[in-house]
Amino acid sequence: MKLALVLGDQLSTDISCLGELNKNKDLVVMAEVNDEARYVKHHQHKIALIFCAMRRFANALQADGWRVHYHYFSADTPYRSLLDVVAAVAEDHHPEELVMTECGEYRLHHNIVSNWQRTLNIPVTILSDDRFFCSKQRFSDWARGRKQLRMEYFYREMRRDTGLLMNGNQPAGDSWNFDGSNRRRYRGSPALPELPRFRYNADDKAVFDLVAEHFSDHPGTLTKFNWPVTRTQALRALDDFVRHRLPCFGDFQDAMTQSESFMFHSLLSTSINCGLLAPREVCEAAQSAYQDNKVPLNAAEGFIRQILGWREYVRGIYWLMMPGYASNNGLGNSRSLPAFYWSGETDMNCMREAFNNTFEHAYAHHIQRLMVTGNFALLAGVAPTDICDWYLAVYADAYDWVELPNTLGMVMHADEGLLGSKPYAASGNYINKMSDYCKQCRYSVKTSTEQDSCPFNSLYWHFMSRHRDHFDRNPRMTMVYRSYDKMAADKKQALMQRATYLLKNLDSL
Ligand code: FAD
Ligand code: DLZ
Ligand code: SF4
Repeated sequence: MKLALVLGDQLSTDISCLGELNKNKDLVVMAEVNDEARYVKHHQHKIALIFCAMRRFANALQADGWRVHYHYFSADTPYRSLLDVVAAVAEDHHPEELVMTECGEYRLHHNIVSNWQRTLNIPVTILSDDRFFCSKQRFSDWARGRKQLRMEYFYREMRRDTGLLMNGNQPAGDSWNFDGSNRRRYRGSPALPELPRFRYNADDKAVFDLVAEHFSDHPGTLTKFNWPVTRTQALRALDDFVRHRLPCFGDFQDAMTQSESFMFHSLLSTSINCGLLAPREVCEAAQSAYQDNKVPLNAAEGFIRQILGWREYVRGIYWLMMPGYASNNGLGNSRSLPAFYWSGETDMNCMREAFNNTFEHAYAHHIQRLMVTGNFALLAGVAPTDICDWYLAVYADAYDWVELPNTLGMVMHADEGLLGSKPYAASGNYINKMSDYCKQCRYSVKTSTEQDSCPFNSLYWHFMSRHRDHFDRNPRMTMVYRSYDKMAADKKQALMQRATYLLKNLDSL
């Protein structure tokens, strides 16, 4: 007989390892274990989501006739790791082979490849994860010999490969990208749709109790937990998004509004990342809505690009560059993460709004992650490992393979520009343009050097000035340095003074 280990982010009935098993005689193993639940201080929502979804998935497999060995979380069990559980099951059942689908995270992948076969004393077969559009091999073939690995060109290849939004060889609407129309500020209209609410059963509630009891020292609480934990719920979330929010997704993709956590975003990353939804079916749903004239092309294209483009691209970069990628620190940053990233307590209204979302919902939309909390960490020169650990901990959709390139590469520019040709650094002006946050902030976005000036403003120029050697020859930064050079000397001095003061007193902002 064979064993298959199905991980907490592999909850798809068509996952490749199940295809190698015979339902009637082989055994599926699933395990809730300390090592996975504690290798970083995951937000309580993430642990609850994964454990509920794992239990529901195991039940569904059993109802479909599979034999499943399910290891429930226990604080005092000697089985602390996935290997501990698999070894105990192997001792009882004497399987001839362990079959797995490749892991998402390098950490676990490396552990399996280097230890498991020897410890278990049976062959361990690792199959590729064909839920992704682009295999690791396909990505490294694309990357080979290229001077620059730009997402936009990768995305075009993916469009051609999949035929998504293509008319023959040409992109629908004769353009690959409609981002030009996707930068509208939101002024309260159209109204933001209500999100679907999910119902939880007694098994889920047992998980909520378990999380409250054993993970109370992890970020967040479960008060507002509302994530899909079954495939049926995830399909409902997809349908609801396509009907009610996708039509406006493009227009308001970058917009932020006071007290609104979700805007027109999909909230589908948690379901896609743990396997309840396949990226392909999500993209196809958006394409069908466009073909049926229910959503405009800028919305369908903008949304599909996030999944077919960015999601596949960051995974490709991760596996191409790991393990070295994680220790990159191209800008030489070493500052500790300010305490307010964990407490949420700051007078900067934009940051407080992002933290409220983060701690209440284990969610923040992309622009909050990139241009608010990310941008601040970049301007303040936070050590990449500190900020990466934070993003990995606080979001329900966080997995190293997707979080790391987004944080270390896209936000922190710590990979020497591999992911982005210029840093996403911005002053308060950008946040003011895309949101109504500044109106309700104790700081003034209009000034830079006063005591109550928006911290982003002087920190932006300090960042540009201290990294001038790094960016001076970058043609995309010429305008920035031209503006800096045109400033009067006393203005520059005041900016640097204010920024130096802020950097010394970050925790009091
Ligand atoms: P939508 O805005 O509705 O987008 C649709 C889908 O596109 C998402 O569900 C997601 O699957 C995909 N997507 C969008 N942007 C990206 C991106 N940059 N990279 C990969 N996929 C993308 N996403 C994660 O899934 N896990 C993470 O750990 C994660 N960490 C991030 C850290 C930082 C610093 C930044 C800037 C971004 C991070 N992202 C991460 C990407 C993105 O912010 C989230 O995917 C998105 O906010 C999830 O919300 P949503 O489902 O409503 O997305
Ligand atoms: C995120 C997570 C958590 C919190 N717990 C478990 C677990 O107990 N058992 C498990 O199989 N998977 C869990 N996961 C998801 C894993 O961390 C994920 O499968 C690995 O990081 C590999 O991508
Ligand atoms: Fe954020 Fe500055 Fe605007 Fe305040 S003034 S909300 S700190 S950008």
